[in-house]
Amino acid sequence: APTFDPQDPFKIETLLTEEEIAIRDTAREYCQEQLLPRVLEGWRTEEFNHAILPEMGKLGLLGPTISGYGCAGASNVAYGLIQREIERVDSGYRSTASVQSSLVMHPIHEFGSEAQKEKYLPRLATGEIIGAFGLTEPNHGSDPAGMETTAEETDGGFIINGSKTWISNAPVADVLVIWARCKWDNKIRGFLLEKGMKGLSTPPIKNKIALRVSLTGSVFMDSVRVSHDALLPTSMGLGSPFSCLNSARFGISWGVMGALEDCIDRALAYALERHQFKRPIASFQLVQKKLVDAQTEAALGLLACVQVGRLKDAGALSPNMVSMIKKNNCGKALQHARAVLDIFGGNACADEYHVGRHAANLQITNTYEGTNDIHALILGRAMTGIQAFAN
Ligand code: TGC
Ligand code: FAD
Repeated sequence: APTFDPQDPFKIETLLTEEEIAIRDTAREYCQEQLLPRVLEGWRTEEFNHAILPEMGKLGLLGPTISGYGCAGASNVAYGLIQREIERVDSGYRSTASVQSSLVMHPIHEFGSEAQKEKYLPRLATGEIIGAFGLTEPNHGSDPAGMETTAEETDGGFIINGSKTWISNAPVADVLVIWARCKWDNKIRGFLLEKGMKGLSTPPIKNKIALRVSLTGSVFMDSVRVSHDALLPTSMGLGSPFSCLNSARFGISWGVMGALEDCIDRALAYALERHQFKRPIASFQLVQKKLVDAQTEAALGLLACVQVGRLKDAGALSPNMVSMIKKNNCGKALQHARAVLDIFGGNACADEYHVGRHAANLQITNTYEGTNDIHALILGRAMTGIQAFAN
């Protein structure tokens, strides 16, 4: 008789290639054996662990969809599977890795010169250097079109002025992809800034209540002078940073399903173990419903990710598809992580049970890369033909 595995109810495993399964298994083994034992210390101390990106690089987990430059040339589904395994441990580790892959390696690969690609991609792939992506500004988050950071042409290059905030990896970044409005034609383009440049500072934002294992910072640029070869030559207009977001949002859609799956696995194990009223709490209907609702959303969300990944691999992706899975999966992961957190009773308060940490992280995954509501408006525009962002 056909089997039913509640952890993979729709047999997603059968939709994956042998190579994708092998990459997933490599990522899972690394994350469970190497990342999980370090996560509580990282969370408690808020200290960035410099060993982790090089470890991921060694396993080919950074920039895996790029062909050449030391990268694996794997499918987008494989990329998604990696993000799911990393975020099964913690969204912050996934943030560090997905900024490196989707928001730094992708734009250099897509909009960079051959010299830029050769200079940065191999070392970003090994994790020898760290990247950051600066789009958000203190006065422009959901609305990056209003950005105030400027680039002006000068003898031998450009001068960049402005500030960015809430930038993942910024305090430790060796290279920063900075989006700026070019004064000569009012168009937005990307620039590669390097650590140590005069006028550039990247102080950390401390005491976060989520994503504590990843570093976040501000970026201040006070007349930073860069040469002409700092410009990403084929970047042009807001579509360029948005194309990076398509890739990162796709990965986040998979990642949050990994976090939710971890919440479910832990809640199920706890519910079977913990007794009240002389019965395991897993025997109570209200507890079962929470587990089933969460597992159903994880299964549906992952199935959608596989299909969107296949379309992305086939070159048939619309960004609206990514908005739909980003919105839905982040929202559902947050909602159901919070629901299964109830199962832990007072122990929900203890970080050793891990689920409270996931729930805190998921509040932010539901916010960055376009808030849940902004993705609703992107999809509302696709459905009605009317944009509702602004008058
Ligand atoms: P709009 O008029 O819609 O578009 C401007 C130009 O961009 C093109 N475009 C896209 N191109 C590729 N992919 C997409 N997804 C695109 N969306 C739009 C569009 O065709 C147009 O091109 P052109 O040639 O006609 O000029 O622009 P808008 O200003 O009205 O956009 C509105 C809105 C709300 C959709 C957009 O601003 C938006 O998405 N806001 C959210 C901002 C956001 O997501 N920020 C993320 C910052 S990075 C981050 O959070 C990293 S966290 C990472 C981690 O730690 O994991
Ligand atoms: P706002 O845009 O001020 O939004 C506030 C509220 O208003 C939200 O609920 C929003 O949905 C709502 N709202 C806004 N406009 C509308 C509208 N038209 N209609 C209805 N509701 C609306 N950015 C980067 O560039 N690079 C990074 O690496 C990066 N990493 C991050 C890491 C962390 C830990 C965090 C917290 C953020 C990070 N961000 C990064 C920034 C992130 O992308 C922004 O926080 C996000 O885009 C939202 O912008 P905002 O915070 O300015 O909120």
